[in-house]
Amino acid sequence: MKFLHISDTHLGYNQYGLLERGKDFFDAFKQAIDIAIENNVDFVLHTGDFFHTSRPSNNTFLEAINLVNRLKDRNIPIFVISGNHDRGNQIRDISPLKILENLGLTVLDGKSVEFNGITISGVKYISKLALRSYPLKEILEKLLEKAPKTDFHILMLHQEFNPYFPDSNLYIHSDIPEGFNYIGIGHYHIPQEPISINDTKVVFAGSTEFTSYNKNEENYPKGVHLIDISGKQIDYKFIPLQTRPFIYKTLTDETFEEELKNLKIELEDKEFHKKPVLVLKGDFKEISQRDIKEIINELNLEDDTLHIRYNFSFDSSFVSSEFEKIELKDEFINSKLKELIDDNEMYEEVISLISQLKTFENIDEMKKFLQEF
Ligand SMILES: [Mn+2]
Repeated sequence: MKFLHISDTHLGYNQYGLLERGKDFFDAFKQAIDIAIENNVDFVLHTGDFFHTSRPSNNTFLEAINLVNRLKDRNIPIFVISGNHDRGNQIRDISPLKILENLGLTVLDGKSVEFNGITISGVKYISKLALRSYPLKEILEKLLEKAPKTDFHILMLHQEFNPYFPDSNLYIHSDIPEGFNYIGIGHYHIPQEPISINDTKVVFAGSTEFTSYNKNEENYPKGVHLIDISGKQIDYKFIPLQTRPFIYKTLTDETFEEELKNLKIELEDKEFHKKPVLVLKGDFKEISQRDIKEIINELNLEDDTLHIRYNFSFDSSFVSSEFEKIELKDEFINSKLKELIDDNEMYEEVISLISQLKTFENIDEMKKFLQEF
């Protein structure tokens, strides 16, 4: 029996407020579905954040339904759990995934099913706060008790595990009881080599596209995991996806002009299947964002890229005290926001949104951007 494990597709995420980026996320999902069909898998596992929000747009639903239907036409079911992005508020509303249940998708939020002689169980994302009153281990022990007894048991989770989330108190070795043969985990966006604990395989699947910037992510391709459990051992293969290229460059005070000129040559020389997103980084002491933008405009770098993202920090000590006050105010606002927004990914998004809002010249421009965001 073969299955494809995918995760964190974040459908409906128009990153940087760009519809093109929204299409990229669907493209990646489509590739995953093609791989499932080509490899004749028996089913697909999706470990959460199927949608980017718990309120996907009609358009997002329609496109998702069309893709899920391609699997349904071939009798390939999808087993999925809700992630932190799409679990919905359980009091006011249900997970949007429930709407896809009639299309061959099964939501396993706290449930187990038997499928072709194996057991598949899942637990939706549980917040840190909720885990304080209901430890994960207890939840999983109860799930194990009630689950159909078969020779192979798959568990799906969408949680923050240490060491990938260094602040987390969850550990795969101590917080998951014995009794599962394959543990698929979503939430961490960088795919990992499988971990073996006795005979259990643990796979941190990673996302199918790039979401918020993580410096550890620069050198990892996005992909899906093909698992064959027909033999005595679990066969594992990582299949990379062809996602939009991201180019990362670190600039310096002294040589930023030259670096940008070289970058221009590199961008013109290379053939890309899609226009790349350029991520510029740097800690500057002597120059300002304006200096860099001037060169970027001169070189017309915008023409060679889909989007340019600035991850800069500037030393405020060389500018006037007035400017310094603004920098301090920023730091204060950021720390307050951090307290307010528990989810790190969401926090990064809000910070990036604020920094983008600062670049607008007038309120109409800003309103237009927010509508598309
Ligand atoms: Mn995610």
